[in-house]
Amino acid sequence: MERLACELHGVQALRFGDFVLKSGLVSPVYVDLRAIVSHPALLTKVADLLFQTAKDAAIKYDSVCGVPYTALPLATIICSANQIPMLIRRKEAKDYGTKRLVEGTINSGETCLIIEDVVTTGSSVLETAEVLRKEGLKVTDAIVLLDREQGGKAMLEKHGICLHSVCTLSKILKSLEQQKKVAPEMVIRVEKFIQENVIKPPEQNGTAPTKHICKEMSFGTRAELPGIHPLAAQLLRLMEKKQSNLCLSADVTNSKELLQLAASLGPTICVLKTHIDILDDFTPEVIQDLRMLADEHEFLIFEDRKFADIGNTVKHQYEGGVFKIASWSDIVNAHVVPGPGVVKGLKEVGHPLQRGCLLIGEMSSEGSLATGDYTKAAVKMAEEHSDFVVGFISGSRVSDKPEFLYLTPGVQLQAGGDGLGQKYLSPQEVIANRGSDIIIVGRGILSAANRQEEAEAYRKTAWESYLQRIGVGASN
Ligand code: 5BU
Repeated sequence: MERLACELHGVQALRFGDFVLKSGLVSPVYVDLRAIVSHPALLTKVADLLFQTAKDAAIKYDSVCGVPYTALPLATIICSANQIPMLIRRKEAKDYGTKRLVEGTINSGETCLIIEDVVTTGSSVLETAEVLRKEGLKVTDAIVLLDREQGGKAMLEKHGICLHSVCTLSKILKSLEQQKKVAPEMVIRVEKFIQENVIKPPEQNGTAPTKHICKEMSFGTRAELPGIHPLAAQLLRLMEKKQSNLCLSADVTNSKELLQLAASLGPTICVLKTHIDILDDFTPEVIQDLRMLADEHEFLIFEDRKFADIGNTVKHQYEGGVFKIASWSDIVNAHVVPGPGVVKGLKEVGHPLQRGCLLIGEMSSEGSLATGDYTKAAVKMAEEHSDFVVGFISGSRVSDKPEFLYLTPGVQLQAGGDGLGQKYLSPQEVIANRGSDIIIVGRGILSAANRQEEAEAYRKTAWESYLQRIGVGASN
């Protein structure tokens, strides 16, 4: 990011001052990426970054089309370097001959990936997409070098196009500020200008909003996101390695059974969730053994303690008492009902130990009050404490931040309930349709005759649902 920002600034593709735009607006920033065509090394680097972004997002496509004109050479380099068929969109139809608007071999029904240099409102990408769609091609994704964050992404999404950006104007700005290439006052001016000039997509009266169609980053890619909590990154990596997004809710009351479960299902799960206070025969040794099994089989331990008191009290509950939860549990969770104090209290204990916390954004039980504004408040609290909060307990993806993890309880292969308020959804519904990351399964596995086989069935279904969500064909 630093190098790219510096090089774009160096070739004057980004300029700061007072510029009168076509619309008459005076903008403190001027982005003109045409300049890069005169710098072959930079041009190639930008093309590589665009291609890599498509690869990371696991997009499937048959051909590439650059939005005229700056993205034409970029598309050419991508197609040439990676042996991908290219299509060229004409700005004007030829007034002789075939009157074609798209040059190249068009195979109706195939998917074409759009490449663009900079997106403001998204109208240029949309224009190109519409031309390609009229030719019978599918357009589902577009890759842009620089998103000015002025509403283009939302507008394109309304039209069924997922916009993936290599970088955003705000990130470039921050980087240039750090490199002392742009004054802090200018950064504030530009940020204000961006915020005040976000173009909202037109309301589509009478039509249902388009379903969120963006395919997503893989767990492995999310693990590498800048600023991700180290524990979230560790979990995402081990999920990818073990091909497991299954958390076992080990709700048993006997220590021996708990340890047997951890030993036999350890290789199949990414997280083992405990309710340590339901053990009839708790001793500190149980925890030592559980920790050893967690390290041996590479799963994290999550004590489902659901802290819900003032900061000072939860601090003691987390650190001390009989269970000394902070000393062994990688993850704990908390209700947000007390306000941010609960997170601050837990953080004082957990942050130095590199532990993580999940906030309860939604619950699986019938009549739960954790909905709507309550859930939104949980998301805000998580964002404000992302150095300790690693994600949510929720029935769906309650925030759009890929840095957070989403864990869902109330999962069984058969839908239904338990007569005491628990409601069950299928792994497929939770992971593929609702965008959660990890299923939490208790009795679905514990009440099976063969727990190992049942756990494997849950792992496989949840993992295949994840692969389906990120657009990769199911494997093993
Ligand atoms: P089950 O046997 O799969 O229904 O167990 C679900 C577990 O998840 C159980 O330990 C609950 O305490 C836990 N849970 C839940 O079911 N629903 C919630 O909203 C939350 C936790 Br938060």
